[in-house]
Amino acid sequence: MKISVIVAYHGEENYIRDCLDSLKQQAFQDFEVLLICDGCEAPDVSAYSELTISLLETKNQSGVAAARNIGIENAKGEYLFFLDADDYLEENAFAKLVAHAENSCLSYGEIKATWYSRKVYLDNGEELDRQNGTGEKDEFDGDRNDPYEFFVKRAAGIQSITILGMLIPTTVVRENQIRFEEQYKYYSDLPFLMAVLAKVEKTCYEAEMTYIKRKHNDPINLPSLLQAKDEEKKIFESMDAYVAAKKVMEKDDKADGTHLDYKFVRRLVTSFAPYMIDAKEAKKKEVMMRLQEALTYVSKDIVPMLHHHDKKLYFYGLNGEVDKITSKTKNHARRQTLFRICTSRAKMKRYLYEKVFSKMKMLDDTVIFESFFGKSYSDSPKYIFEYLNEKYPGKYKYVWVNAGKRLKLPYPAKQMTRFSFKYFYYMARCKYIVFNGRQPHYFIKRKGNVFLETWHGTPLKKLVFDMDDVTTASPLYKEQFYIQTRSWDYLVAPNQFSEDIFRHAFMYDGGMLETGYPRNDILYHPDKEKKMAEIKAELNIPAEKKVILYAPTWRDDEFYGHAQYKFSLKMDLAKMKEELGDEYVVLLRTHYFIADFLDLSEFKGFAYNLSKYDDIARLYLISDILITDYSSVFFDYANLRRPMLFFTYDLEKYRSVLRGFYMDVEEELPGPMLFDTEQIIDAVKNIDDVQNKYKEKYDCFCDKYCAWEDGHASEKVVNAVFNR
Ligand code: C2G
Repeated sequence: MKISVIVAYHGEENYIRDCLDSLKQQAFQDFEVLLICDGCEAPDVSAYSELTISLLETKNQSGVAAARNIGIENAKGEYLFFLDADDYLEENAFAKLVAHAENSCLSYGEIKATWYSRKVYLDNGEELDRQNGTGEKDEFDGDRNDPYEFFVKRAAGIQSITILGMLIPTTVVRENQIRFEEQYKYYSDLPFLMAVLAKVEKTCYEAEMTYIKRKHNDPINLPSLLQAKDEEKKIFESMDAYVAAKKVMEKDDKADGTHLDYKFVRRLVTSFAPYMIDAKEAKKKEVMMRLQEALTYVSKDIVPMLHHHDKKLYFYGLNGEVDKITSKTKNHARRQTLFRICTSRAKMKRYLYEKVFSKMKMLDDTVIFESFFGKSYSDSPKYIFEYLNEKYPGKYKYVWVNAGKRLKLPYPAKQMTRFSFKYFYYMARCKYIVFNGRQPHYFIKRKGNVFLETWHGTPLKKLVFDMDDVTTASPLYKEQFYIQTRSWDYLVAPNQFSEDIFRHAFMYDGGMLETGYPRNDILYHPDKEKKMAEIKAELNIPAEKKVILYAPTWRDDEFYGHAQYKFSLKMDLAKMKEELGDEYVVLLRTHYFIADFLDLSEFKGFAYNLSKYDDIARLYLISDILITDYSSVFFDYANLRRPMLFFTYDLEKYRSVLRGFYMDVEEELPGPMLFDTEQIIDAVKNIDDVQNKYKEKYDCFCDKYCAWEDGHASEKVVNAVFNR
């Protein structure tokens, strides 16, 4: 047996399949897998019968160090390879490493970090990481063939020094009785690696081997070890691990300790010193004592490499001057804050928001509204605003957030641009907040604030905590979302289906308003016909023409930058015009994230681009047919009981790679899924047949998704929130 793959398993159910799949697909197959369960149920490995897997276990949750030691004791391979249960390997990883392995040679390769699962990563994960700015910034220009440079200097900090991704000769570990220190929870790799490096005769770097380290995108439910909030233990352990590693290195002539020393002093600056500022006296003393001892292992040779501030802290630490460490750290932080707010307007605004505006008296009669990040006067905030004005004239003052362009409002209100000084001022002072999206993650919920979150659609595509991979947005999405939803007092649910999903997808346990959507009140307006004629006239749409509204959603993987998505029209408008132009006009309405504005001038009189029109509900009202894809628009449009077609040309990619759906679309959609322009034209020409065919499904659909809508949602929401 060539390799023993040691996998410590701590219940990473969501990840282990990727890990084992990547082993199953190794080009080099002469290995065994030792899967050591650490105080958890063993995973089901029945799908991996071609792998030699030994399931072992630690004595009740002894930790990763103990689990790996059990692996070492039981290994039959000539080489040990440590693989984490949440990570995976590229297909040729073992083949590449084995090619270098000779007796007593340690071979190692690249470690790349990603936010994505194996499938997404192999498809286009590197590209996604690059586009999202979440990929590794490999600024390391050191010598990869020097293991101390590669493993230590290259690591982001001492916490990132790892024994993953290398073939270690088993004899080196066994003969020298090298084991992981089981008292360590977080830092056992460091002394182990140094002990191994001290004993191996040769090391060899292989550029084409890649170990893929999966970053956890859900630190709320699935924190990785290093994400665990356990600062005190991490501090003491890192000092002990550093000292243990240095003791080993002192006996090894070829060991180069300078990189580790440098990292340790950085750790003092970034972690030990800030911790000591707020620590209790006794704890502070204890940290100081241990630190002072640890710092005696730091070579004086690195002093010239240190920045001025770091150097000072290092000497204070050596002398045990704890008060000097804390006061210097505080002053340094103050100076940095001052520098930040003087050199960045954004930071200055945030500082004022947190330290000044949020301390001012709350404006108890003022409501701040935001719809689609200020891009439009629309959606449920619009209808709540109008209801409040009609029903309670003069009772409240209003503020609307815009995206740089003034909104046309039918009642008086102050307006300000999102993220302007004024925006922060009113965000801090208004008592009532009515948003249909998320507020900034650093929003401060004040005592007395009432936060009404209307959200913006029944979920078809998976949301937040129900998504495995977050292929869009910030990798901190789940964590930030969790923080944001903690501030919400009320969340509007359009139907029971959404309510249930919001609870788990948002991990939301606050107030829920089972009212239906205020934005859909207009669809039940008693004077619908009159309103329709008005809107058609406003948009210069000939009264006699029937209207097709095409309102697709956005695609997570097609973007220019943050909230700037691409859209290309897959519908052949020339053909549509030729076949349907006598009877119909087409309104194109792209999603508010779409940055491309399509030029439809050659289809004048037939196709209208209404992507910038404020309120899509008014477009629903004048449309005879809706065409959409995976957008939540169809749940709202269904209130009109008019025919719907689904132009799902990229169904498989959308469903299996980008999002995943909450419903069985083949079963439940109240209209046909169409894949090209011919099918659309055919369906439009036979729209009565389509309607008859889907009547039953449509009725079921409305029972499930539209049952709470009756045209009075604004009233119900206002009664619950403002008339408490
Ligand atoms: N919308 C629009 N025009 C479109 C698409 C959407 O005006 N072409 C508006 C609709 O009000 C829709 C809302 O934006 O209900 C949300 O759009 P979705 O396409 O469903 O996508 P998303 O913004 O990702 O929201 O729970 C719902 C989800 O969060 C989806």
